[in-house]
Amino acid sequence: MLRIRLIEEAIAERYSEQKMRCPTHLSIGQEACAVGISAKLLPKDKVFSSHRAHAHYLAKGGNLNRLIAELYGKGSGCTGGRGGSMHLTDLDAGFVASTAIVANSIPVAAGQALHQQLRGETQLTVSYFGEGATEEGAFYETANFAVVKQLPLLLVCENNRYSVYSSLACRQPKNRSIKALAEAIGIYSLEGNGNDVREVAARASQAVSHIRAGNGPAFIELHTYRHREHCGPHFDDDLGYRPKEERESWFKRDPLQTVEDILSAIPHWKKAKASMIEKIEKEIGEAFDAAINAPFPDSDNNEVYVYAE
Ligand SMILES: Cc1ncc(C[n+]2csc(CCOP(=O)(O)OP(=O)(O)O)c2C)c(N)n1
Ligand SMILES: [Mg+2]
Repeated sequence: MLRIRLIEEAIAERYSEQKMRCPTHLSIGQEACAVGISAKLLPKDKVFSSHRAHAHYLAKGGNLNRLIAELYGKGSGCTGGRGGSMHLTDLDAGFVASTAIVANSIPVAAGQALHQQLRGETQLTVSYFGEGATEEGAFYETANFAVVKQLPLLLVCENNRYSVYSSLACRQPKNRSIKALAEAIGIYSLEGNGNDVREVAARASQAVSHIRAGNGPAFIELHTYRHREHCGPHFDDDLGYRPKEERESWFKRDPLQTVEDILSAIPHWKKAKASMIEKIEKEIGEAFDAAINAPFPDSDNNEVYVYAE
């Protein structure tokens, strides 16, 4: 979580240099979701994500150099520099795709799970999305199809309460439970505190055991909160769309702080943390240098990576 946080803070810091020319949605504040879920996945498991994908990619074992190069549009990026932040793909990491259209990678993930099932393979597929995606037809159709076909599919909804500037209160009926909604479709459904990595890992463990035992799909709703603006590196709390008390109460429950409160009791914790930060910052500096110095993709093969063969 610390590594993901530092990487995204570095992206935020350098974004205004205008060399990363893709819209960028940061997961700062939501790291425990990606890390807790990934802790229960195997390298062969497949992952799909949405516009807010960096944490999912890194937690699945994605390559930092290839991520940063992708943000800079360079040929050494994980999508060959053609995709940018919202279109990551890296089959070496089992990270199949992320896409910018809300909910549209959910049915594609079900297709991947169906493929695994038809081939008798044992891995599972994860689809991460925000709670806004549960307002799209694609979510319901996929959930229904996945139950009927008993697909090895894990649907992970990161409920950060907002879709851009719109709160849940103006988008969904009061007191609706998204977990209960998924349950009503017939999916084995769980929910938990998405800011507590131990709780996320515990829910992930239940869901993954259910799927691996051949019992069909699972759904997890994780309650969490983004720290920065919807898209971009800044804080936008001056706009006033998120109540101050709400913000403060979630910021107090920062997922990194929650873990640090426990870890700080361990002898030499401070020293261990400082050495982790030093190591991570070195790695980040090298990734940025490599990305900045890498060539742009060769314009002679623009269509490569764009259309499937
Ligand atoms: C089908 C579609 N509608 C609208 C948009 C514009 N849009 C991009 S991200 C976003 C918010 C999605 O909210 P949520 O799914 O909760 O994810 P979060 O940004 O909170 O992580 C919207 C409306 C889009 N990309 N696709
Ligand atoms: Mg949201």
